[in-house]
Amino acid sequence: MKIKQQFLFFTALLILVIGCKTNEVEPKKPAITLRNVYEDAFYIGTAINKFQIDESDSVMAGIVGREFSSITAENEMKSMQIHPTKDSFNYEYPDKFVALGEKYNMFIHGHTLVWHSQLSSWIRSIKDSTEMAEALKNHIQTIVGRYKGRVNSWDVVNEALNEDGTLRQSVFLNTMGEDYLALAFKWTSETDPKADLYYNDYNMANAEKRKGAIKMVKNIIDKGIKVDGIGMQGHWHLNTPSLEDIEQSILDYSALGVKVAITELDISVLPNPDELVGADIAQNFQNSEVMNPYTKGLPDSIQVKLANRYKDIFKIFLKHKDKISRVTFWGVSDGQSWLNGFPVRGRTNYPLLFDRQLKPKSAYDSIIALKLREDKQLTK
Ligand code: 9MR
Repeated sequence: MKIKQQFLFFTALLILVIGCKTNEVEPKKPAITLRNVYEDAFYIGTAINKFQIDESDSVMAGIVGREFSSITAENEMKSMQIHPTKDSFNYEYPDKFVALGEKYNMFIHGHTLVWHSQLSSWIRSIKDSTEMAEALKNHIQTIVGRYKGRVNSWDVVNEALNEDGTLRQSVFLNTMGEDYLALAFKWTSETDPKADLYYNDYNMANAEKRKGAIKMVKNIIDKGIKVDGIGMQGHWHLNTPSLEDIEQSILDYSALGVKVAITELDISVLPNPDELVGADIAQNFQNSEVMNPYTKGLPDSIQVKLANRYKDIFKIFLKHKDKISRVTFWGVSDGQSWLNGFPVRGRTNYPLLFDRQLKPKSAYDSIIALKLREDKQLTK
């Protein structure tokens, strides 16, 4: 009898335990999105335009909110837009942009404070060094001050170098001399000491330009002024720059003791006139059938090449994830890319991860699969 009672007791206990187990709510696995899959590596960002800031299209808005952990305003914080005349600031879209980033709990990047291009004409026309210093200081203090504690990092100076690594003859250099560089970083860090401050440029994998960038940033740091990172704009092509140059640049920049961000990633699949390496929008070439071969869609062979190129590049990023703070694509979908208009107007390019119908491309799948594969190997 005693044995029977014991048996019943243990059977009941077993049923209870099993019952509890099956009633337990399984922890929900995070969805497979770029943002989630790369969460432990670096921020995955995108540049967004007015239309995306407004969330006018729900499919696009869903992609931005789900897939990316960081945003950059493609144009709305550039001097011409945000500070069009000496006494007027235009905050409508910058405010909406920052609010959007907060809504999705994103890392918000400000682009850009000091840039010779898209510069308001009132600043461009300044000839005197004191007047220029006052204008720049006020520009920086007002904008960085407005978003203090909300914009997490800034491109303080953008594209100050020539391709041979010398300083660009910009209106800032011509009025204030080299000092404008260190001063811009100083004013920004004084205004928001917690924001990360970047120097950002294109063609940064090039050995000559790299040397110039390192020298320039080192000069600023040696003055005791804070530079947190170097932004390598990734306006790249199917075959250039080489993977070796990309990797070496990440290593060389981070050897300065700063973070490296890949800030404007897109890979053009179209013929590249004159083997251009940069993103200087002043350059433009004649359109033709040869220059614009994929107007009816991207052939599978090129789709595969693009996916492999992204995979190879992301392999390097993952290998050096301890040095990389953020990888930001210069847009979400092919239809929105500036590369449909540069360096030849009116082309059909395919540089991003989502196609013109907002469907993820093989390039998207390839970088997701790469990370999942690496995660799996680590847990083995
Ligand atoms: O993608 C941007 C495009 O919509 C603008 O017309 C252009 C000029 O403001 O700037 C493009 O973005 C540039 C970025 O601000 C700085 N690096 C080069 C980018 C491509 O030209």
